[in-house]
Amino acid sequence: MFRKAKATQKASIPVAALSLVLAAAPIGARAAGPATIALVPGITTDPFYITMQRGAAPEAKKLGLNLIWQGGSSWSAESQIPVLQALLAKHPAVLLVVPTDDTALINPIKQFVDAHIPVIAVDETISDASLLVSQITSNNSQGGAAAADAIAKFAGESGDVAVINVKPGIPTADARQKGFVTEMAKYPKMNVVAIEYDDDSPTKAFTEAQLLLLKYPHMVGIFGTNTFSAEGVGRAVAATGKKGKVDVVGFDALPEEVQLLKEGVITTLIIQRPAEEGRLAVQYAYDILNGKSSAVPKVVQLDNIVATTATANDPNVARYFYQTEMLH
Ligand code: T6T
Repeated sequence: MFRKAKATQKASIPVAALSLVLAAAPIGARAAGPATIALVPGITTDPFYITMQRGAAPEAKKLGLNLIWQGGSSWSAESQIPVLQALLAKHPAVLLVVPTDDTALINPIKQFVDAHIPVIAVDETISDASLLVSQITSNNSQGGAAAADAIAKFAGESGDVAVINVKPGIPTADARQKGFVTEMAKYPKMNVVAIEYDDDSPTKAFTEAQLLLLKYPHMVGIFGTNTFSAEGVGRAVAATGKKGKVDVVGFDALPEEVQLLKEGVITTLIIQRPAEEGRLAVQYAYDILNGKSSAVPKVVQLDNIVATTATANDPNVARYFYQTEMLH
């Protein structure tokens, strides 16, 4: 497991920006001093969010903002909502949040909006986007389609395929699954024979993939829709001796996924840019605090990076692999 940590960046703020911050501050909302913003990830131990923090922290320091990084210890509304409630009492100037449930997090986020604290959603979102100044994520649907095309190419556009996803109702992973299934329909000799869910557990993904490989002898590829799904699928294909016979395509770039990619078990990774998502979120928070909310895009979808076994050692690709240590 990755260690949980809380990072608060201390930095002076230029007087001009300070006056702008104070001018932008709602009445009675905040004492003078460097503005403090909060970034709440989906879970603190996931390298995707640790890499997001590695993009956010330097940007906050550069812009003279204090950054609080706090999150739940599991991917759930039950774990995340108490963190948000404790943060609300600290009245951050802006909230940057990865909502772990697109419905349950509406009211907790609305409490920040009602307290005149602007909210930016990162990675995930909520079903009431009117509460959000901005939504920053990846092009998840396009990434799912790219995964389908990669498996179709591997398999000569023929055979059975499956998806191992996290759990229904996660907007990012659902969009990847939908993009995959929609693209796969373009290949008449390929069949999506199963969609399973692993609750974000590589061990459960491993077991499910093993069962699929036994049940479907004509299986030619499995898509893992996020870090731990792809890791579990890759380990199952390797353990059953199916490397090179059954393709594995995954989202993200955990160290474990990258190792499987270099070994050729995973042939393609659809890599997101969490560091850029974190950097952009901090930049937009700064813009909001300086009266430039109109310059902040309502929706940002970043393109994905596609890595293959052949390009896994290219520095221009490796720079996007996820990290496991936060910046302080
Ligand atoms: O794939 C990412 C993220 O985009 C998704 O919302 C949840 O899972 C990850 O954090 C990877 O574990």
